[in-house]
Parts: sequence; C-alpha cells; structure tokens
Amino acid sequence: PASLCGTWDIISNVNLDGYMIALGISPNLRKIALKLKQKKVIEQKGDHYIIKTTSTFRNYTISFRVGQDFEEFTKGLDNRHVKSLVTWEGNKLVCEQTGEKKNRGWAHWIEDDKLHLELYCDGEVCSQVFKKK
Ligand code: RET
Repeated sequence: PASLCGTWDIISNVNLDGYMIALGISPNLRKIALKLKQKKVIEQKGDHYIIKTTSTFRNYTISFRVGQDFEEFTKGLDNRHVKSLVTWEGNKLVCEQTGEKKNRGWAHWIEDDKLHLELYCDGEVCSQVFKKK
C-alpha cells in the first residue's frame, strides 16, 4: 500500500464530537478539541510506526510494531488504559483498542494522495481527511 509517512494537515473532520461523547470526554475538552486544526506526523521504519497527533493545545503520540500488541494509555484524551493491536487489512492500517469501551479502534489509509482516518468507539465513527504538507 501507499506510504502513510509524512506530515499531514486536517482538511475535514466529521463527527469528532460523537466520538468524544462516546469516550466520555468532558464538555470543556470537547469544545477545545473541536476548534483545533490537527496534524498527523507519521514515521515508519519497517514494521515500526510512530504516529503523532499534534495541535496548538495538546499532542498525542503512539509508537508500535504492526502485529505486536501493546499497552496504550490515552493520556490527555480519555485517559484510559487499552490493549492495542495494529494490523494491515488490505490497504488499511487498522487498530483494535481493547478495554472498557466496546468496538474501539481506528483505521488509516491513503486514497487519492490524502490520508484518511476513521476513529471508532461504541458505534460512533469520526471520519477525518488530511492533505500532505
Ligand atoms: C486532541 C486535543 C485534545 C483533545 C482530543 C484530541 C484528539 C485526539 C485524537 C487522537 C487520535 C489519535 C490516533 C492515533 C493513531 O495512530 C486533538 C489531542 C480529544 C482523536 C488515532
């Protein structure tokens, strides 16, 4: 599949609020998060990925190997501990985040030179699109 690597600027963000509500994020933090212009910085070496979500307010970074589960603490988001596993499903880099919340995870893929990200929690889907910087 096409490389996810690079620096990406958000150009659309649908239902972030529904996703944050499903996570139980406070109204104050939701209000701030909705105003932010998120960026993604994705680095990769072989099966090892570092994905940084950055904004003027707060950053969130994860680091993992495809196919190896890892403990994730969603610091500054909903502050939960989950067990995460990232795998390729066709052209999509898919993460399952097992923990207190049902059907929680995300998928990243490239389509028409854009980075697509879907975030899932408890039946809510947030759809984000980023363009390369
Ligand atoms: C911000 C600002 C503070 C509040 C919230 C945020 C949302 C972060 C999200 C991050 C998703 C990261 C993923 C990484 C995967 O590789 C912007 C940090 C709620 C939704 C999916």
